[in-house]
Amino acid sequence: MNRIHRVLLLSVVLSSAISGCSDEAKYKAMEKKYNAAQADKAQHQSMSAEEMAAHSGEAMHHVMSTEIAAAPKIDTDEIGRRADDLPPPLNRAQTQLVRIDLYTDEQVAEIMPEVTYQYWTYNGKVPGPFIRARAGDQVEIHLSHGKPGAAHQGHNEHSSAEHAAAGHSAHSIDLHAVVGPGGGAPLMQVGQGEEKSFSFKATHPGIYVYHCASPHVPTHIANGMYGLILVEPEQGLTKVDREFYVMQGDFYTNGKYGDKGHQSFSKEKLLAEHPEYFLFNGRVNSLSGDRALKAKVGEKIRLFVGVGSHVAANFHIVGAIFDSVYPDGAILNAPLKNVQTTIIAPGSAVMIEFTAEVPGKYLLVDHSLSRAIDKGALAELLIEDPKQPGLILQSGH
Ligand SMILES: [Cu+2]
Repeated sequence: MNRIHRVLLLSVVLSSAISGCSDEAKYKAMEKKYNAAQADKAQHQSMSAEEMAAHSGEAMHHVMSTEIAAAPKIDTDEIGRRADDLPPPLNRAQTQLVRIDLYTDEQVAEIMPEVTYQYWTYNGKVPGPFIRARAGDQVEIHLSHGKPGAAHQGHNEHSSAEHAAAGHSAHSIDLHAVVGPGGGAPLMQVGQGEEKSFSFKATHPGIYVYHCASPHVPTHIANGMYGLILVEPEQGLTKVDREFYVMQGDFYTNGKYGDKGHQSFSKEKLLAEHPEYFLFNGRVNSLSGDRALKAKVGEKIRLFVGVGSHVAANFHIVGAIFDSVYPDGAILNAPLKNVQTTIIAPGSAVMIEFTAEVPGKYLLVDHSLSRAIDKGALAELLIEDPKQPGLILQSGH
């Protein structure tokens, strides 16, 4: 066998190991079922009153049941993690053992009003929990497949067969803060009802992405299984007044952006790199209104912004200049100064610092602006003037 043949054989073996052969057939079947339901609905909607009256009871029953099948119940009223949901700075002189408890959970939630989607999550929200450790800490990750205790509380837990049929017979975690094969994922393939753990020493300060790495890996990530882990330097980070946690993710639904009803995942659109939604923290308007990022004039703001899914972000805040940007998660480097827009690669994160100077409402966007205006990548930062508290909130809404 010559070298080219060996490389080809290796890549075939690798790709089938990574993707899992059954995925394609499964998603095709799901897609077919979904499309049939949609066709039935369309036919139903286009019928005249007489046609409907003439339609047999059995056929009508069929239409009704496919409509019900296409609209699963909502598991959670809130899939998006708040931007202020992160642990405070560590301020520790000593290293310690940091235990992190994670569970995986598939949750049907609204991606926008009247549009539902089944997310795959860590701890029930997108993104997963913000993990904070210090250089030299031993970090112990515990991951259980399914919410612990859910079965005992009468929650309708899925069976192993249902998990396998849905394409998530295992979930796992690959942390980019780990130096070692697979970022821990080979040790952490967790089946339904199982819990596994591993530990690593956080040796390299930085802001890193973690994500699920179970077959089909891109699907698990596209459905929401990602988060950030910060490894603070020994001396800690400089003091700021506000810290926020934001992750942009791209989502691939069968219907177009804004199409009402339940939207199933489109693997075809994922492979074509054609997202319908670009979202900050899990859903449209997750970080707007009363969930907006909030600060006061004169306060120093630090943002940790990552990209969990598959498309690089062009992160910008309309009307703000970033005093300091630490690209590519490299928080030990000297920052870039006075930055307008920063590119964040998939599987990477940045740290941004700036001082709030002028009160008002500022929009966080992907500056590939159709993503912001037409596909969801919008969030709000409200800078309040302490001398006129509440003014922004009133004028903004
Ligand atoms: Cu997973």
